[in-house]
Amino acid sequence: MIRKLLIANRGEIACRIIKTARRLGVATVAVYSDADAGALHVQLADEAVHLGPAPAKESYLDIRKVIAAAQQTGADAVHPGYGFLSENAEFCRACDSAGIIFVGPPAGAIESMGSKSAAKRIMEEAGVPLVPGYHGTNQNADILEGHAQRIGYPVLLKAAAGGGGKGMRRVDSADQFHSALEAAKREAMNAFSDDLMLLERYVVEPRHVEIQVFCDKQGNGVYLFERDCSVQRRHQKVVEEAPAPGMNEDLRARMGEAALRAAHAIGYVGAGTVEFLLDASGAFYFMEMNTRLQVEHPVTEMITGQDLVAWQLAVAAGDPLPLQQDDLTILGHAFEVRIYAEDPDNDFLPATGTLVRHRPPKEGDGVRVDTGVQGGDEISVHYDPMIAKLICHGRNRREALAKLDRALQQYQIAGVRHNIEFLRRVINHREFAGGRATTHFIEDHEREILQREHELTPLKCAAIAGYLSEREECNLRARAPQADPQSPWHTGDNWRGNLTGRRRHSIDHRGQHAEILFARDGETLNWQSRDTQGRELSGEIHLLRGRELALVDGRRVSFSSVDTGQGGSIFIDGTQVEFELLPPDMGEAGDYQQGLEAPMNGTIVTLLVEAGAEVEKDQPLLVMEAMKMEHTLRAPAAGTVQQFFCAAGELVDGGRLLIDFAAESQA
Ligand code: MV4
Repeated sequence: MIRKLLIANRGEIACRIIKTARRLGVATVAVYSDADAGALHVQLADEAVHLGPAPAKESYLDIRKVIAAAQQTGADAVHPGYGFLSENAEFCRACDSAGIIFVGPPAGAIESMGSKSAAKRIMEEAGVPLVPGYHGTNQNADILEGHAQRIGYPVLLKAAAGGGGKGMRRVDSADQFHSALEAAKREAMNAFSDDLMLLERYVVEPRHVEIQVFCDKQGNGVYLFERDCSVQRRHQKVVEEAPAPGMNEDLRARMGEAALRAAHAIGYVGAGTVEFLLDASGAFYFMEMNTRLQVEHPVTEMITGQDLVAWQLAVAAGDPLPLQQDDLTILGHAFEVRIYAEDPDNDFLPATGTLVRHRPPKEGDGVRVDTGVQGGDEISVHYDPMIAKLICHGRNRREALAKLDRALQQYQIAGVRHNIEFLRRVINHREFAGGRATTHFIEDHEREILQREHELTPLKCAAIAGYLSEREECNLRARAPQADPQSPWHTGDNWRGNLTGRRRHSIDHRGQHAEILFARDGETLNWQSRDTQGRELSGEIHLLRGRELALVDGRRVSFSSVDTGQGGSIFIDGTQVEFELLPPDMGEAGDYQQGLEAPMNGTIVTLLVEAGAEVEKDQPLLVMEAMKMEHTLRAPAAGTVQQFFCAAGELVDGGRLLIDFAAESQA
């Protein structure tokens, strides 16, 4: 029995492990860096030990410091999570030497899987299917080409020391072989200082299907079925699901048994994952084995009803596996998506900054959110920018997918760029929805999935107008207490001063500049703008106070907003609208109404023309006085003065629109 567990990790996986430990009555110790002093995993744990500065090398990756933290707190076991020290054999041995249980496999099993070519030899001997190929040490170019000929083109050159797709090259015919070999060797030498190459038949359009295995110290093993992780972007998993679409009982049993042979061949103990390539004919080939709990383990938990961390703790304590193979069944279907702070419009550059809002959908009824961050947290450059994993379970694939889409729609993140819209386009793509996605899916459909549809739609304009109006009102109310008690702000009635007047704002929405005009009519806001083609847009929005609802042109939609500093982020009807406020004169050149708002707080001196007057470009229209200077507003173009929104003698706020002007071309 483990009484106190130190979690040598951070973020969502640290939080997820703490939750199970707590449920099992195991005390928890968190470790943290300078950057994580206020992090959720530190708040959730019973105790916490500071490791060092933010860089992982000086904190989460410092074996000596982590062991010292365990000794100092009397922890009898360490869970490494994933990443960091989870597949570090030296750390595993350091735990053993200190008499601390390492929640994971023996060091020897970690080492067996360290080298690709060594791992393949072990698997070959254990009868685990490998892609036909050559894993030998003779690297003579002509010998290798002879092997390529025997294997049959297309072939794949892989760096033995590689991983994550680095040092890989597809070769389609013999005449390309020598130049491809040289290039791959050069790349491998640069990346790994080792240019030993493996040669494999190229598996066309494979799926990435991995088997979850579990072994105890008594020598028993079970498989907890498969996960399909085919949807990847540059070797980063994007969506995972269980079971795999198109899987059948026979293939599942053969893959499960092959995975167990792989685990037993290296004396495996604990949770492990055996990755396979699965081709369209149902043939499967060993790729590699991960000797840790994986990021995507929750989909397996959802379909089996098991808590894999609880299993890990049991096995680490020396208990036999909680269940035998025949006790395990698959219930329904589950998906996981990884929600990242990154910018899909800018080559998925990791995003940093303050997570102004983090509001995940409600958990329960098959919706699970694993996260390690809270609103107000900083997403820093020091660690993986994953914000959360969203996992959805349904009775079947279609139901699970529908729940996932709905949950993504409800997810609210503001302050940092994120990939939620990208994920929605992935999961709603017909190929993915139909269960046909292979490892080429994102590459093949990049144009559709990366479409940057940031057009300023009427819904978005309504949202921005609603937000700006609401914010102005809040500001006015907040200012009221400091004001003169005789002030109209204190009357408590519905008088809202300038809000009854027209307002005009210049905004930036994803690089597009636009003008948004609005006026309040009772509780309804009428707004006007233009789309990028110059077409006039207009509509109305009515915010239902106190509740997160709005009426947009009479339609009830969800509404919620957050101030992001330079602008706002609005969640309306499942769409996020981000915008920044621009200084009043930064609207698109040629925008109508430009220059017709009060340049500052002041008094209207005179109106120089009648409403309805046709005027020349630059003709003076109105004089106002501010800071003892007179300012003349002139016609921006030839056109018609439709209306004045002010009168002589009136006090006006800067930014307020004073004249409704129609340029000739628009009149
Ligand atoms: C392959 C392959 C096709 N044929 N091997 C990529 C990373 C490395 N771990 C294995 N990878 C592949 N090996 C043969 N013989 C295609 C891939 C591959 C891939 C595999 C799994 C998930 C995503 C992938 C994306 C591109 C290529």
